[in-house]
Amino acid sequence: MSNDLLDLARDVAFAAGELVYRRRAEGVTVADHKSSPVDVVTLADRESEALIRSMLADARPNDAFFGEETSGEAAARDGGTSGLTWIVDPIDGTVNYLYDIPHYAISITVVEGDPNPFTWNALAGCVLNPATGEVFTATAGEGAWLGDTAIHAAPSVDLAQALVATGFGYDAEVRRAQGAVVAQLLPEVRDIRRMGTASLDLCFVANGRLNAYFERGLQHWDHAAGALIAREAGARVTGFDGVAASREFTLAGAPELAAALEARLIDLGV
Ligand code: LIP
Repeated sequence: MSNDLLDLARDVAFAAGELVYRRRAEGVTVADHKSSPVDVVTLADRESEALIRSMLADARPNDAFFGEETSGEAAARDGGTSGLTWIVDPIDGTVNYLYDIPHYAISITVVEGDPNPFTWNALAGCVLNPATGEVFTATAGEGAWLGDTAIHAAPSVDLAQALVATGFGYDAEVRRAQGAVVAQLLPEVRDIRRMGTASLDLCFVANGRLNAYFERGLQHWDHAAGALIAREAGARVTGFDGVAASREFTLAGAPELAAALEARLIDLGV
């Protein structure tokens, strides 16, 4: 069943990706602001989620839907009777998308259970960058892929040799604290990357373009698919003390490096 679910996720992601990419070429404007003046949503975000939700409902009407732009709607969250929930970010990396930086993604995951990373069982995930055409996929227990090529996380390296990605929240005071942690970590690692799209950051750990990634404050839809892909590629994906990756903390990397990075980040007050 997971392969059928993945095929559906991939087909829907490509349909949404075509729409999003076309809207980008036509010109993108801010439709609204959310948690702060710099936390924006575009009309394309809303159009993409509406298309994804419609296609999934047509194909699997008894599944629940939990998307970034409609997660507050009880009907979307509770509408399922199948036991499966689709966790969707219609455009991850919205600020990159708004600025026409070609590093944003459609992220679609299907889980057994409710939209709770501490209890769900991720079955299949797809992360598509519409600007590059790169599509990362995984099904539980069957590995991770970039297109038709199996992918694997990089072997562990010492912290000082690690290329580490992170991200920041939209609240100014949260960003101040997050910046202070990065300022202390920067001299201790190979380098830091802040690319603005959590789902792709996790996929880049999955195929070795990054040694590790960490971030606090991610929404379910930001990490759900990328976490499955990174885990299926052999990376350790975790929250603090081995709990599931979540809004509290998400970290991914080869097991030994992940443990060393988590310990250092805790020392630094992440
Ligand atoms: C983004 C994440 C990114 C984070 C940004 C933002 P969005 O998601 O993918 O990792 O650092 O602050 O949360 O808001 O573009 O869907």
